Amino acid sequence: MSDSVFASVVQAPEDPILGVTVAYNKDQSPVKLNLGVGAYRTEEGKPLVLNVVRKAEQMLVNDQSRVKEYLPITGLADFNKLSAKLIFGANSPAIQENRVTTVQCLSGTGSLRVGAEFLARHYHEKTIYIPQPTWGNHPKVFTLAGLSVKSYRYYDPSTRGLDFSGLLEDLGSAPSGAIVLLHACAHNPTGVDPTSDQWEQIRQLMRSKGLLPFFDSAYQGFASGNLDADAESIRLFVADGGECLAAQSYAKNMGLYGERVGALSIVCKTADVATRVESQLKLVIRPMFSNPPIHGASIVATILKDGDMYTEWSVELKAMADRIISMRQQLYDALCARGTPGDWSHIIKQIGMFTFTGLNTNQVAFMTKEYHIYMTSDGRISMAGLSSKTVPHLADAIHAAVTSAA
Ligand code: KET
Repeated sequence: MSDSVFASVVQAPEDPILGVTVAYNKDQSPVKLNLGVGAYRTEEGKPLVLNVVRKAEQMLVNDQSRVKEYLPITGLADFNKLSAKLIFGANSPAIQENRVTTVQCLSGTGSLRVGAEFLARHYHEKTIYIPQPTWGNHPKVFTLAGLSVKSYRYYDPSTRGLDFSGLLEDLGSAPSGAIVLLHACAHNPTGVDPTSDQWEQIRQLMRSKGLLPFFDSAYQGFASGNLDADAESIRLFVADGGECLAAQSYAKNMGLYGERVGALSIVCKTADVATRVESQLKLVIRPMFSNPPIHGASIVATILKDGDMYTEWSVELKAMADRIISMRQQLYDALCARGTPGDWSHIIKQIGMFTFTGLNTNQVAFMTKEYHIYMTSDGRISMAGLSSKTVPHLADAIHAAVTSAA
């Protein structure tokens, strides 16, 4: 047999986030714990399908008039309208003035990619500034879409808070027109968000320099437990009449991870521009995946258009957010009780699904080897993967890592 034509293909490393689950799955230990990927687990450590999602799915299954035809290139029209309303607000003037185009995409990642490819083709400035640090997939998505990626200062490890002056300085010296990626809320991985005042200053600076905001909203409702409050940053930018992009994901807030449901919205200055922008988005989508899947978007549309189901969703979402907040408190208390050296108050201060612990790569490796705890090597832990039962194990591991593996 002759050699494979692919014989020279080298083994690629696992993904820094999803690869953590691969390693976790191989571990035989009964105490193993996966705090890698940002996926919600119940107190029993099980994945959660929201009741309201089950209900919507049942309704869809029972509806014999439903068919499996292709959706339009831009996706389910109802889903797009309702998604725009969810992120920009029910009374958004931009929506009323038809200045927003929304297209259904493959969850948050696909929405970012479509938005970035549109910008690479049609926007004059090809540089996108991403926060340092940011979600590990951002630079790859934007580079492959044809943008050039630079970073702006965001997080200060010494204060475990926002490097606000560094952020303003870096955005202030960005070339006019540059694209800026902003996490709408619950910044991943740091859990550090600007305050309302700081958002307003960021807005003023960006508008004065003509920087184009591209919001990544993967955690709406997960930061505060309130869907409207978590969209405030975006709404601030839309309220000034300026333009922006927003990528929305329903993976976390509706627990639809594997359904791959999301939307890209582009807010334009006029309805006429929005129509032309949409026509070009179709040219990006058609050769990429032709048109998006119907099931997940139908679930979302069913829930968003029914007042009772919407309320039920927001209650279930709040319960998830609250459980994460209580995990923060429990982990913090457990470390205090053990007298673990260091200030751990950032665990209760940080926002959203993750705690950016400050543990280094060696300490993380130690915790995985000795305690079978899996997390990303940057020291990020998914609080949503923790339960009252597993907090002591994690606290023991952190304590041991800090006192012996430094
Ligand atoms: N943006 C951010 C900031 C983000 O954290 C994720 C997912 C996404 C977009 C994309 O999610 P999607 O499933 O495409 O809607 N983050 C988690 C999962 C992952 O890495 O894919 C995570 O950071 O664990």
